Amino acid sequence: MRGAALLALPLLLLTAGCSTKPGGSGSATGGGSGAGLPPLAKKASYKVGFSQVESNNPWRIAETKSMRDEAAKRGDQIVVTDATGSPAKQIADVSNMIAQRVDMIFLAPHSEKPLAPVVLQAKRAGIPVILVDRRVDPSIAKPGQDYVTFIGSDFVQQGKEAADWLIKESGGKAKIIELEGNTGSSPAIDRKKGFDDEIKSQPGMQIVASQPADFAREKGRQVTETLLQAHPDVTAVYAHNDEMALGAVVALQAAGKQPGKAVQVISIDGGREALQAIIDGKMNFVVQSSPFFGPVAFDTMKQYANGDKIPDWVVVKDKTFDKANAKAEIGNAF
Ligand code: GYE
Repeated sequence: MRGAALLALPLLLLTAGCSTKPGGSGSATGGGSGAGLPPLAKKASYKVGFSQVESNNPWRIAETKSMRDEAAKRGDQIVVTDATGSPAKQIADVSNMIAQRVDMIFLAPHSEKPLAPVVLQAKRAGIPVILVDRRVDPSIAKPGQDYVTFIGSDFVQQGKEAADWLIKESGGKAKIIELEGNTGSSPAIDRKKGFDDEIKSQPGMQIVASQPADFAREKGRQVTETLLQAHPDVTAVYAHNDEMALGAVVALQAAGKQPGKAVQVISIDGGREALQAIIDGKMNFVVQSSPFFGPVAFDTMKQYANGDKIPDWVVVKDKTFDKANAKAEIGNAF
């Protein structure tokens, strides 16, 4: 092992020297190909931090499990914190990880602006950060410069795919309620943009109301219940995640409307309950957003320690689910 590590050293220096970015910080002690990014030493095992935003739904629980399982598989130690949906707590959680001197911080940021400064704080403390599942504001902190990379889905594309399905299935005629995720979070911003821009091209389709329901099921139910009173003629609900869609299904049923039939229900995530709702005919279409970040997150950390050039965005590819494949796919869902 020791021999292999020594042999790898000249290669590492060579890779760092080849960095396309000026001021590459690769050093004899570890990787780090971006300008001024803190290096990460090559070690047999690491102590990493994973700052989770909340744990109130199956998506978040699957993500945390994926990170823990991967750490265990590799013999790395992982410190997991849960910000319980509070940006202030999440900032404190990351500050604690910095004080503990973890080797690497994996951060799933609540929202784009509030969590950006703590990324800079970690950089100043010499601890590299990888963003998983959500971004921070790029005007405050930049990939390849202030943090290593963002690993996650293309949220604009997810919104666009949801709109394209509805355009096709409704024949270009719909009155839509949109349930938004947490205000200021990158999936809420981008899933709205991707969907709304596509719907704008359709003269027969209108988004009659678009409101935040915080990615949460009960809030999704409440917001839908209220919006249905003002807009009883809706024909579709587009929710930025499964949880809010499942809440909308309950509200639609309570209002005597048939979800999946009279009102088409579309969401993003692809959890077991949403796929079951498709099988049961209560939901129609779901764009996947994978929560299984463990393997790709730890692989990226290893590549970074090796001095490999990491792209600014490690794109997670997603599938779509409808009644044609929900049965076959449900076994793989979280
Ligand atoms: O869709 C949702 C979660 O950030 C991609 O946040 C993630 C989203 C996911 O709470 O269910």
